[in-house]
Amino acid sequence: TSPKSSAADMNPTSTRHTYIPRRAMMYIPGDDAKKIAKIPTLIVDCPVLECEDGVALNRKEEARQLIHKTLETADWVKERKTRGLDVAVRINSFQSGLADQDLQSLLSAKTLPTTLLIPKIEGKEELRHTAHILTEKLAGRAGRDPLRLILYIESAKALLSMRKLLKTALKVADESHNLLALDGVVFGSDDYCADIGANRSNEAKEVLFARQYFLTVVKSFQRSLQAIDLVHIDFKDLDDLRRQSEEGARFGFTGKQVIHPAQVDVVQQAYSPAPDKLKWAQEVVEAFTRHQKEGKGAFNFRNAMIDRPLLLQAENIVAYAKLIGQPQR
Ligand code: 1VU
Repeated sequence: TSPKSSAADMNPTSTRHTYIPRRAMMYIPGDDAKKIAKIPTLIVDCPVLECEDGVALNRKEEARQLIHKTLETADWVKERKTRGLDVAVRINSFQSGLADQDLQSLLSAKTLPTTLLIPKIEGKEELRHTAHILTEKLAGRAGRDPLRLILYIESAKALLSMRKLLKTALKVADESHNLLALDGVVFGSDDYCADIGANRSNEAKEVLFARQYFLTVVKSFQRSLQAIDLVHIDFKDLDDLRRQSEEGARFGFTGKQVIHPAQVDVVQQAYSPAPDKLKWAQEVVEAFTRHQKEGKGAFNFRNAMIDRPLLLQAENIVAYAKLIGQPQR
């Protein structure tokens, strides 16, 4: 859960749009019909039909066509959309010269994805250009749910400009008259490592500062912006995935990118408060109210001190559990 955002900030009634949990954000190469056919068998918060790095350069057109067809015809797409679950597509970056064609194909589908993922954001102009294309194409959809956007920060330059980039993204979403909504930001760890000349390790010390800076900027907006953590590419090592996911959740990330079905459950569990933690949080909230009435700001709760900052953390846990639909006691 997120210690930096307040419980009120995570309350769905305090935001304009419903909160879609994205504990695991799973990539499925958009040109791979066999892998796409697996999606309805997976219990995953956010399946991402992938057009970018998971698809070879000479297969981009196949991916566009298959994603278009999947959106229009797959039963799982209809079902997920009816149930308010996510259906996401990641397009290519604008610098690649492929994004306009991706959008052309995607936005001409009768059913649109719930969420559009835009990688390698570097400048404000790119955001304005994207918003312009999207709002033109979506003009006929006024009054419907907005298209949710998730942006990727994947270079040193983007990380250092992140606050300005997010301000612009929130502004263009606000100006779109509810056609667009900014739902979150992803830390693109592997491109970031390539950009700074680092070698990626499972321990991820080389991106520790970047992850924490990224998170601080996202949380500084005091909205329900989601912060999605790095990929664990060593997909057979589920123990290390668990360790890294629990660490990300403790840092305040709201979810993690995954690449393989075996990773989904581990990640979604790590990003759900453990039942004993949730029980602790609920009891802290109750005990705090009681002690306030007795005029005690700080008190002993199971041999640990509880005061207001701890109350806020407990409230975050309770609010987050509600957002992700975790059963309450
Ligand atoms: O048992 P079956 O043969 O029926 O199915 C295989 C396999 O097809 C399936 N599977 C998947 N299904 C849906 N989505 C997936 N992403 C996915 N991955 C695997 O699961 C069964 C077991 O698979 P496996 O263990 O034999 O694994 P493979 O060798 O088939 O595939 C491994 C890779 C890593 C290639 C595969 O998981 C994959 O393509 N993942 C997504 C890659 C991707 O999109 N990368 C870009 C985003 S990540 C990024 O940019 C940051 C680095």
